[in-house]
Amino acid sequence: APAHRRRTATSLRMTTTAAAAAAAEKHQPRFLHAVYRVADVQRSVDYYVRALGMRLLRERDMPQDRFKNAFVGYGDEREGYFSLELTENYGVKSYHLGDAFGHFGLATPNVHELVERARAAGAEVTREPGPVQGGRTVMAFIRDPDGFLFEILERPQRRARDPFCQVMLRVGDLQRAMQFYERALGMRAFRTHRNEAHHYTLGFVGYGESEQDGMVLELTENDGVSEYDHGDAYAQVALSTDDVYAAAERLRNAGANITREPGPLPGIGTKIVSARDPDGHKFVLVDWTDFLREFE
Ligand code: GSH
Repeated sequence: APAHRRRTATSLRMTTTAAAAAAAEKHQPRFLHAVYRVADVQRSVDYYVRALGMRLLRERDMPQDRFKNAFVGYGDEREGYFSLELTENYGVKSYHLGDAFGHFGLATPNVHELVERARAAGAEVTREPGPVQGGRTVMAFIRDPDGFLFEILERPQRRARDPFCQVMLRVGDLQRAMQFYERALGMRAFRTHRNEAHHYTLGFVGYGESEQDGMVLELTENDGVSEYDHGDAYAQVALSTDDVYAAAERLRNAGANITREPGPLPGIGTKIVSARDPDGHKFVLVDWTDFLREFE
């Protein structure tokens, strides 16, 4: 969108202290939370607290709408910590996971330690700690009670405070996906990584200055696979924006499929816009000021 490009061009030219201060005040888009459905919110919260050391951040029960929600994570969402929004629909005992969503990545200085703690709390370790196939990073996989995977990654030098470091999504065409996240959602492409022996390529996109600064999307392209099954368990990632209307314009210009026009949600008034990427992964952009108001 032209308005956005003007802002970018201006910020690149800023040199004075005042301008720098103004730029620092400007809203920085960030990853807010991932939304998915689980059979039993209480069971999931207990698991994430005991096995993965998360905290219960907030919860609500909406009996009229027959669902309940809980948010878990490692710190205050208003201070930039990522969270998981778990949804339990009354009476729905299981969901279909599909394979379009991959996993959540958690960074830790010591994978063995975290995995042993999780195991002691009853976690299912589906891949024991050790170097990733074809690489050196020590990693492991843990599966939660609904089948969602958490990749535990050894990152001793990581700068960010939040252990949450990745949401992995599989895509049919990595280049198309990375361009989409840059153009439609203003992310930065950090790097790609080809694993020839295992026939896949990864691409990392996000909002910080570098991948070390916070959450990224890890986009995985498997050779010869152009489509994935989205299932009905994983729903979306929520991102913040300072203007849902400008964001919608930009999404539209980048060819996104807008699934909900920008505007306030009935009842709570929070302005959002939602869209799907070229692979069908859903995103919702949430007005940052409205989001903060939900905590009052
Ligand atoms: N075919 C894999 C998929 O779609 O999940 C490609 C992605 C992949 O293999 N990622 C690495 C992995 O899961 C982590 S970057 N490795 C498993 C292991 O090392 O055991």
